[in-house]
Amino acid sequence: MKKRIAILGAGPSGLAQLRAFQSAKAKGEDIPEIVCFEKQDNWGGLWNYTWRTGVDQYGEPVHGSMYRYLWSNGPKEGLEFADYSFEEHFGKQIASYPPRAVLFDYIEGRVQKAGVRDWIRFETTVRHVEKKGDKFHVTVCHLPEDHEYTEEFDHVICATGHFSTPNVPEFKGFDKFQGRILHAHDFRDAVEFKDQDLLIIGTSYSAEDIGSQCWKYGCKSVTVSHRTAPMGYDWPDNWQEVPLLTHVEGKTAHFKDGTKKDVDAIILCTGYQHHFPFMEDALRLRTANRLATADLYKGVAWVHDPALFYLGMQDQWFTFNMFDAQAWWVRDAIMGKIAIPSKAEMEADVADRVAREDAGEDDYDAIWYQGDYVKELIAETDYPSFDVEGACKAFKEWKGHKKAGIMTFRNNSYKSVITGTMAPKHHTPWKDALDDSLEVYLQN
Ligand code: FAD
Ligand code: NA7
Repeated sequence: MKKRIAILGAGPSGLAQLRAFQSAKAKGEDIPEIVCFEKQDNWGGLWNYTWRTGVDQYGEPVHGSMYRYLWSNGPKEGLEFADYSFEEHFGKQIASYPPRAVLFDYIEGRVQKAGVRDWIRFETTVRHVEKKGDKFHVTVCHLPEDHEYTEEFDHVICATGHFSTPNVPEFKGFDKFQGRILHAHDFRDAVEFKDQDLLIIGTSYSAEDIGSQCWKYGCKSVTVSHRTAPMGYDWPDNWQEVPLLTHVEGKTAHFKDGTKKDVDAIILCTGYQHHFPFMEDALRLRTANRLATADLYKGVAWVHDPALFYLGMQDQWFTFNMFDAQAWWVRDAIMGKIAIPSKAEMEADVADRVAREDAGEDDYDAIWYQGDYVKELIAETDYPSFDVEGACKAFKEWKGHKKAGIMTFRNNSYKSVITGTMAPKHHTPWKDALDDSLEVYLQN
């Protein structure tokens, strides 16, 4: 009997896993039976844009957290697939900060070429996973028919993402605020906030990028409230950074330093939760959003039962190429090419990763830490080796470009670490590029 493998989710991580198995099959290896369950009607995960917020047509929580006009927040040279370059996909080198639709096209191109779509059961949500004896019992629901069924698997690979269930704090006076309050997860179109005074809570990627989008599309002002520290970029004149919100009264937001500001809308850019309600208690990952996740040997194997794997659960500097490194490693662990050590050794590995992350002092240490992790994994499989140091250097340059100009950093170009070619300069500065369709972006 062939082993049966369940992959939960067909976002970039789940697709990396499908591609990893397909590449072994293409080399003539005897691979297990693969079934991927995806609750949306298409692949691509967060990159599969939806206008919907709240619940979908079947009453399921909407997965999408991406918005219209989203452009890559880091250079594409940091995430390029080692086995499928941007030049291979687009037939030419393209500029370094592609909009969402362009990256979706790229992600899709690789798996279309691999021919793995038939392995995915779309519109099928995972409802429950439990272990009975040697087998995982996976209960899913085919949403269009509202038909629930259970199948048995030898391994489960959970790739359902962790930037989808919002972390939503409450502040005093929210119940009487005379404007809109939303979480970044439900933000879709910056044009909605044209001519408005906006308050943003949080100081990480969502705060920076949603604020920048709203600025680009004509909001009146942006006030960013921080819990720990301001972002400190050289913001445009109609931006200010203030301490944490204490409460709101009517339309007036009050901050810890005694200052106040009248605002029309409040956007909570307060991050996301790792949320796996379908996992039975003993299998459920509980971790903070960090580089060294809790309870995952090599960042992927569940230390309490290494027949279960989680992909892409780290906070992310590296993304697509890290998911690949993980997927190839997991494939080889399942196919018996990589040995899983004792539980004590796995726990020591986790503790060591946590300690090494904690010893880092700044973002640059964090980038190199995750780069080293990617290198470590790819050294153990046949994933095409690539210049990870070069990708780290691109990230370092990117950070410098952000410091030099937070509204201009996306006008820079970097060199591909896969093909060695330099990206062309984009034809329009980011702040003026209001039409970011694939057709317009590719007019280099
Ligand atoms: P996801 O993309 O979240 O995919 C998970 C998949 O699992 C989805 O298809 C979902 O429908 C499915 N799923 C979930 N629950 C179930 C269930 N119960 N049953 C069946 N299927 C299920 N990364 C970058 O590299 N560059 C960027 O510019 C960038 N921008 C981002 C902007 C935003 C707003 C966010 C939120 C993230 C951004 N990211 C970016 C990071 C992003 O996490 C990764 O690029 C990538 O999408 C992660 O892939 P994933 O497959 O792990 O998770
Ligand atoms: P992040 O990176 O997890 O950041 C969350 C931010 O929210 C961070 O600045 C936190 O402040 C802040 N936060 C969290 N809880 C609170 C409360 N209660 N009060 C005030 N501020 C709070 O999430 P993002 O959405 O920005 O980014 C997620 C991904 O989306 C990222 O990988 C990108 O690729 C896109 P702290 O610094 O902890 O004080």
